Amino acid sequence: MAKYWNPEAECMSREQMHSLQSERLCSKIKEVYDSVPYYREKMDQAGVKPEDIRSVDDLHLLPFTSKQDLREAYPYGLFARPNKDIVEIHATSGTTGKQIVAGYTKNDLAIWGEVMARTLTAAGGDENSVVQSSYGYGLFTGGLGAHYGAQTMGAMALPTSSGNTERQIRLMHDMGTTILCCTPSYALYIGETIRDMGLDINEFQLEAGVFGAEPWTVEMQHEIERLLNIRTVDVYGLTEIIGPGVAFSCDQECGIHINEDHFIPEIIDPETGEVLPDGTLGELVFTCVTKEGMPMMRYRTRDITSITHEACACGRTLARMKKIQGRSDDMMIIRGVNVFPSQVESALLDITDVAPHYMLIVDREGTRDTLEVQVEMTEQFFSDEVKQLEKLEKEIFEKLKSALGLATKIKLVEPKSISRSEGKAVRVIDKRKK
Ligand code: DLL
Repeated sequence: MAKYWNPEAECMSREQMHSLQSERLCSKIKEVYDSVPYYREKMDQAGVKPEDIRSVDDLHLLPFTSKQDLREAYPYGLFARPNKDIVEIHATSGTTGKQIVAGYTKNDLAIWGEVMARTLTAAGGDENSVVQSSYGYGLFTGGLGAHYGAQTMGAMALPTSSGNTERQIRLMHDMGTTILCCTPSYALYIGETIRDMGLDINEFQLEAGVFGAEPWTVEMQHEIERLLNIRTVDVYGLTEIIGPGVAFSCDQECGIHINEDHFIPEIIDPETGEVLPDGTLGELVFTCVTKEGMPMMRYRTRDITSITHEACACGRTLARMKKIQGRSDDMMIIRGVNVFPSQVESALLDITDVAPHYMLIVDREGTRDTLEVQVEMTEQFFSDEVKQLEKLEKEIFEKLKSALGLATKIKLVEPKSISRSEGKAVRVIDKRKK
């Protein structure tokens, strides 16, 4: 079993990476300036010419691209290749406003397969693996991303897509799935359903999980590892950049390696746009230097994290980012206090008698914002003993108060009463936005 899929790319020296990125960046910027009028106009407005970009150190001179740009240029305005070269389209779910679409050339699909093969190899995969892709197939990038990675690695792809959980589990058992790919919340649901079906996880061949597409805390990661008796890799990505495989975690649990020979990361101050130094929390920005179909220039992801360029004990030299704390749009402001759902999740999972299922309800009483935290009790704890329930409620209240600096309303709910997710979980209902 190989430790790396592509040791040359994953373990090169920082100097080599700098010159590779610089070379790729300079030629990509020239190419998009010539082929994408939208970018040319933006660069002209900012007073930057392709010749001004002489190395990756000049990246900050380029203008940002945002979701809004993608919406304005919908559907083909940011494509850098004619439609005859585009072989596949993906799109975001587009719950608000226009969808965001991304186009891939044949070579882009090869890059995607490559970065996902790196991810699956980090999970312990090889050509003997059976990779079950339980992310949704279709316009969403999850299903096909894991699929292409498995096939690039030479493994067997099992394209179950999401949903029909009991059938998934039977196939997982009968086909001898070794790596499961899905959202962390679906992994939790699958684990719970295995238990409910009276099956023993140790009778499965499952060794690892490649989970992502939504924020999940370290505490949740450990919970899922225990439940399914596997090791897990956190896979990060977004449709605009390529889908899953932009970054992946290793066995050192010390961050998520960015495939920066393809996607150059920066962290910026979301208010001022200023580039922030390593270790500082801010908004993640990516520039694609190898993509052909829709190479994004300084794309603002809205995801909040920090990065480091220090080498990792796993041997990879690829820059690492911390687990995503959340999207800037997910941040709730409650009575002036900034709260990310991930802060609630890590506090809750530290408490023994609650299950890893919760829902946050934000509302307003008069002029006062309220945050209700609904949390499921474990089956073992579930009892009508009022005294015990009150004690648990108080414990959660205190824990959250110290984690968030905010008094919340705790509502303990019965096991299985919070709806389960087969894709990206919805954990916040903000009634103020009605
Ligand atoms: O969620 C791509 C993907 C599929 C990633 C499968 C991993 C696995 P979008 O639907 O465009 O693409 O959503 C992208 O999801 O900006 C983050 O806010 C969030 N996200 C993705 N991966 C992670 C992760 C796919 N590992 C948005 N941790 C991103 C936290 C994640 N958030």
